[in-house]
Amino acid sequence: MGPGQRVGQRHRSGKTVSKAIIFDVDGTLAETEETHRKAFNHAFAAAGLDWHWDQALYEKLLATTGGKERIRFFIESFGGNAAPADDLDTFIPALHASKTRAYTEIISSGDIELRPGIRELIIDAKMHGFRLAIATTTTPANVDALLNVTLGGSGVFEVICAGDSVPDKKPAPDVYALVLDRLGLPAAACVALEDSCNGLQSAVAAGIPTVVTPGIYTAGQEFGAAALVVDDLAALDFGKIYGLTAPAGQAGRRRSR
Ligand code: XBP
Ligand code: MG
Repeated sequence: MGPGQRVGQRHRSGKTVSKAIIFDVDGTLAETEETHRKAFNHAFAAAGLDWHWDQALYEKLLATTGGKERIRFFIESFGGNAAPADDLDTFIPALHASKTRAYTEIISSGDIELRPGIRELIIDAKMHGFRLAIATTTTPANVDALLNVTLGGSGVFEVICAGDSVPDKKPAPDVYALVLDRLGLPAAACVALEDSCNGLQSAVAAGIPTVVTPGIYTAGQEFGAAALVVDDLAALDFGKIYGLTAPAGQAGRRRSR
């Protein structure tokens, strides 16, 4: 079976061929980290904190995935003074919730575009019968806001796993493993799309061949484990993505749902 044929057809092995593309969100679907940075700074100002994350600092802080985890990392490693050391478990989620409100407000204003080639890939993939899913660290409300303004909603994605849906965030494989479970697919029948080293490690640790499109904050990172590294998806022929999935009948056993 090749790119010319639709997935979902019955293979001569008798098995229905099912394949999927699993999308990361921040830096992959769209260049959103600058908006996240602005939203963090907005929340700090609203809380009366004299913290400010400029681009250079934010690039360092992005080594920690998850906004709550990133605030805690900042407090512990960069001397986030004024944080109530004895009450961080309340302080951080409240500050992060304020950040999420600021982020969804900015994104919902519509001043964001999908990265080049993303929309075309979604159309191509659906045309070839691929199933689509999302594996992201960001908060579910952020995913909804982005998909609403860029794709008119989340309808094209069969499975969306985000934020605290798993205890261990990227680079741990958990969120990708959860998506595979929800799809009921083996890793070899899927391709992941990522922008960062943490994301790449997470997808590869889950056994998924991964295409990396480095973003404005991740261009210099290590992508040696990637199946493909491309500037953006606009130049990537769908056949290349198709070719990364295991041939029909060889993807191995489905994961039990
Ligand atoms: C990237 C992240 C997220 C965002 C901030 O997510 O690490 O934490 O930077 O979002 P992705 P939250 O896996 O999509 O690349 O503040 O909601 O965590
Ligand atoms: Mg990302």
